[in-house]
Amino acid sequence: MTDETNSGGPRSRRRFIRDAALLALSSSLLPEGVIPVVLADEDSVLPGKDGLKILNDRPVNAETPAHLLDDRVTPASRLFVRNNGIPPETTNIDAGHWELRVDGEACRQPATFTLRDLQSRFEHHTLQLQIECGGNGRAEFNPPASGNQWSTGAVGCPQWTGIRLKDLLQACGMTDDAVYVAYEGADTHLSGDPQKQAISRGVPVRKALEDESLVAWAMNGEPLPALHGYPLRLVCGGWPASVSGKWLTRIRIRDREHDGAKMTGKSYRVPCEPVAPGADVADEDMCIIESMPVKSLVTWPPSGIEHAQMKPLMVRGHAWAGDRSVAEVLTSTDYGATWHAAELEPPANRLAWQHWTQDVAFLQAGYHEIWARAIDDKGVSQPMVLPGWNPRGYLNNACHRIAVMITA
Ligand SMILES: Nc1nc2c(c(=O)[nH]1)N[C@H]1C(S)=C(S)[C@@H](COP(=O)(O)O)O[C@H]1N2
Ligand SMILES: [Mo]
Repeated sequence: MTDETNSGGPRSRRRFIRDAALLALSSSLLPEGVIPVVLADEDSVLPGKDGLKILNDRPVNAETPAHLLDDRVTPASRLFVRNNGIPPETTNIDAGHWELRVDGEACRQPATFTLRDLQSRFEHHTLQLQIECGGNGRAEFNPPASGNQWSTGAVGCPQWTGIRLKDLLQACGMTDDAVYVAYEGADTHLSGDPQKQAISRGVPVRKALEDESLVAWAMNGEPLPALHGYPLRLVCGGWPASVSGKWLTRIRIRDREHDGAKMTGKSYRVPCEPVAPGADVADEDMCIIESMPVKSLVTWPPSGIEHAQMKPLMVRGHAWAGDRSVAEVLTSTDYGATWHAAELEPPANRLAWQHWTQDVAFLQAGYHEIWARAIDDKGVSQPMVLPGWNPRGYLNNACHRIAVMITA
């Protein structure tokens, strides 16, 4: 660091923090391959979304900076957007007449329901459900993985209202050979080819039949926003959010593993057995991702803030663990040398994220980081650094870290 920086010269505060972070990196305080969080830069934002960072504009993909995920229930303005194709035009539709077809090899009584039918025939349920893109955290992969370079913001936990998928499946009858429940949506493939689908994924019957798997028309008490699947979508919390089909038009009860767009090849799959970074993996050695792994975020304070030496600092965030619950959240202010248990709340319901808080204080002025680490109810912990490299860059559940600049 230069004297100019130390004396608070013309350089911005941000630059100062960045230099301090680089120093930490060069003096090997951080594990190899880990870039100080403060070095990540913010660029453009998406209108109608509160400070989300656009990763791609065709199709639209945008993620939420960690401190904007501080709400207990994620508002529409702060929910990440992940589109694989071109969303349907829904501005002037009559939502009540939106049609959902239920059929497939293992469906006894195929039927078509309007949204109004679904709303009048089945019991309504409201649940807070966490959705996280399978590729959240991809930006850290080395060798890099192609695709949206999500950092930590492709996750959210809004409240959803709809009917249970299982009630709908039972009304249509499932044969004994039902294996998978798949979706189709009204969005179109980027190529414009009407024969091709942007994405059509599914879940095994056991996940589809869980009480929390919903066919939803509302988010946080409002009709679904256009970008999030208006007027109807699936929400299967805890699994890669790619199974939660938007602009839902068809549910197929399949007698085999679904083979729709982005179900096969290397999509949403990881090597069945761990591989060395950069390895070439044959398609037949890739396994479908099911439950997402345990993970947590520090949502307050925002990374890079200044805080006074010795003064208590309230740190908080959320933690989640796919189909499991979170048993413990720990924080570290010394790069993982020591960890301290945070206060952890139970989830609002199964498959909702859990809030945690902790007071920390720093004895020494200068650049510091706060790390958070969650442990699930089976004792499985988040790793501190990128876990198993995989060709498409899924399932990075490494600990989240934020920077704080402590002033004397
Ligand atoms: N029809 C349809 N459903 C979809 C997608 C899509 O592109 N089309 N993207 C999926 C993926 S990959 C993710 S991560 C989530 C994102 O949901 P969100 O945009 O509401 O946050 O929607 C899933 N459902
Ligand atoms: Mo995704």
